[in-house]
Amino acid sequence: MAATFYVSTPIYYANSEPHVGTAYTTVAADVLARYHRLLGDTVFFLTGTDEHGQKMVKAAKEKGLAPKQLVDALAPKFAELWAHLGITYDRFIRTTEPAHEACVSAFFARLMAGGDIYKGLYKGWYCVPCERYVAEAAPGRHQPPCDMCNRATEYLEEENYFFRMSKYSERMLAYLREHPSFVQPDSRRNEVMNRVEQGLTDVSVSRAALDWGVRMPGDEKHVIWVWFDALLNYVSGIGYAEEGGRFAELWPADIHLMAKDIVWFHAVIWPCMLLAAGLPLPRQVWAHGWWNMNGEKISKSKGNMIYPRDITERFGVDALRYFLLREVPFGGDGDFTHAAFLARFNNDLGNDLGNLVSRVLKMVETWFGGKLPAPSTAAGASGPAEETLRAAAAGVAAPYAKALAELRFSAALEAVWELLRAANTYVDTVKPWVLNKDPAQRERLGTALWHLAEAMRLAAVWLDPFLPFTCREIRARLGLSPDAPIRLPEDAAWGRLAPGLPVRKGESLFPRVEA
Ligand code: ME8
Repeated sequence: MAATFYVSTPIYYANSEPHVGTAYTTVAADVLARYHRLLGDTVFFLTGTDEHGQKMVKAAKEKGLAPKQLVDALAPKFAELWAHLGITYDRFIRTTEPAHEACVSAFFARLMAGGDIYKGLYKGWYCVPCERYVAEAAPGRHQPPCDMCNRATEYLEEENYFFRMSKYSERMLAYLREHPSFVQPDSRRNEVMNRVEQGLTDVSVSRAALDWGVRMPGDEKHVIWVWFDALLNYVSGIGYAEEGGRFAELWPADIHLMAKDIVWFHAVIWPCMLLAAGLPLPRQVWAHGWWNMNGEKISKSKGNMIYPRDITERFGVDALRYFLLREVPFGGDGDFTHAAFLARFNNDLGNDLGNLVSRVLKMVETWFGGKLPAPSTAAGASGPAEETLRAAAAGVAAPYAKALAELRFSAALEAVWELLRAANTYVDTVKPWVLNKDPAQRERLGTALWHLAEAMRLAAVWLDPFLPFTCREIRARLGLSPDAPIRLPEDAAWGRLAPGLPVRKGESLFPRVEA
């Protein structure tokens, strides 16, 4: 049944260029968005950039720029890369947009009016890279490292405004208990539950010593804490409290995607802010793992970035999209290595998919003049081998849908690969090159090639959310209109490929790369 589907990525800090880590979440969100469009859902996919806070001020200073100049230079880098990677977001939000700032200010005022904001003294440590108060560390101790990222903190002693999050401890805990799928995967849910069971503390939500952010309503000396500001993008981005906004239609969000490092902000602080405002909570917060290099998280602060364009220039966009979602089960960590990438590229994409397409289409091109033959209904033209292939095709739908419902992207791809493997086995079993030598087998040969082409059409339906450029190309080579809208489940039904289509082999989809 058609529904609305609202998916978000984190809004990335606009202090340096996007890398494979940020591309990971964005590609995952894109696959979900594309998949839900195939299902006929009304999809809203939100991404953007987080542009306030001390971290931006610091990065701008280092470059000799004003914070606004820095973010104005970097936000487009994200949008450009997402266009290059085929990311079909519906809205790119920047937290320096006036509409977002107005939303933050109004939301803050609402919590103040509800008695959930009070003035206090913050004495303790602040981690600039994480933009968070390290309240857990005892104040006055000799500079503790951040308990999240392990980097150096700064001592702060200032008058701040606090959000009375402690008030929501019980409700938050009850919510987590009653909604087992609210935080996923379970390992993250357990961590969050354990912490919430110990009770929530109030959180400082303003900074007096900073002037790069949204001014606090009622006390202009303060700017609102950047995380409070950033989290609100999920509602400001759909026009919360705006004339003509889509908030009523789209909220609550279906999935907030992110990596595990920022799950606390999304699974606890954000829900408490929403509880305080009397708004429904998002349906799911899904925290995936980290891409590492030599066991260390890939991050701008470590300077061990891998830039997507360095990969896509050599291997193509779809190869990167595929690798990111195939190599490591979503939720776990993985090491980004050239060897692993090359193996996936040459074996999965090159052999299993690319060669299959080339082989089959070449046979149609050379033996049938590029005109797709019809499957014969004559006795003996279709037998157990065809039945096995058709069964493999019919077997994709259930595991694929279940896997994507659970964000097991790798398992969804594996379900399609079962079909590709079956098609490759089919080629080896029926040996079209042998059939081609015997004129009496012409109908059988035509039947075999039509079966293979139909299996490829189906693979290109299922793979469309993952490999949009390749699937478009496969459709074009099959003589289909590459941009005709696809619908699930209708287009996944066996037998829709019309005989007689003009087929062409084209260039190799994934030409082999040696080391
Ligand atoms: O945290 N592996 O922004 P950010 C996997 N502005 N994912 C990674 C990754 C890696 N090595 N590195 C980055 C912020 N990511 C805040 C968010 S939201 C209201 C505010 C991805 O630029 C992953 O999604 O540090 C992670 O959560 C996000 O980038 C952090 O991006």
